[in-house]
Amino acid sequence: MTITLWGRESSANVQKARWVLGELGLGHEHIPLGGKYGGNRTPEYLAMNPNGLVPTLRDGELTLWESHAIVRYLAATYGAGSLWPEQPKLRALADQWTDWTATTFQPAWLDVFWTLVRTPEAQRDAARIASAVAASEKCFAVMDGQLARTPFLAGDQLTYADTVAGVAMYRWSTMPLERQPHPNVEAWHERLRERPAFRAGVEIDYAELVGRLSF
Ligand SMILES: N[C@@H](CCC(=O)N[C@@H](CS)C(=O)NCC(=O)O)C(=O)O
Repeated sequence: MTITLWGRESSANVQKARWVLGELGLGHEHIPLGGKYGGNRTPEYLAMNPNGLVPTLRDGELTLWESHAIVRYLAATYGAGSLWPEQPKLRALADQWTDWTATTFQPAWLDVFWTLVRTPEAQRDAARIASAVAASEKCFAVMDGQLARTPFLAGDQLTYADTVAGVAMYRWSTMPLERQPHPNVEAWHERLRERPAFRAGVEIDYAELVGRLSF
């Protein structure tokens, strides 16, 4: 079975899949696409992913889009007992954090990234940035409370929930802004940084995205 992943390495949503593929040691072909590479509006690509967005994953007969669906699929298929907790209660907690990331945390931190980093300096709106930072800080406080009790979001082990939330950390910690201290989040970030697959998949320079609203 051959796994193929399409998507530019500078995309946070692609980074989730790349980190999980690396974490599980899954050999695959990576095809950079979208952004500066283009290729995401061709009929062939739209037939796989009608949104024209990245990432898209193919594993044998299965073609899949939506980064969280991809991460859950890889964890369920290849990461039982590690990234995929086998106990339903632990998996429910991983889903809780994964869905919260999709609906609450990622929209907040990506809003900071778009208003502060991707918006050209002359067009930046300080009030909008401040409000996005405040919304993100609330999320970090929620995570900090959990990470005071457990080393990872869903308990004692790294799960897919840490991967979808954890891709935020490289950008959050390097964006030019004043951050409130969240010691348990910072300790968790250090634990993620110990993992080679995190460093290889997530710590990707984003210079090509600075001041660029076009993709
Ligand atoms: N909800 C989707 C969002 C996908 C998405 O917005 N992808 C962005 C990159 S992060 C994209 O494809 N942008 C167009 C491009 O890169 O050309 C997911 O989680 O996979």
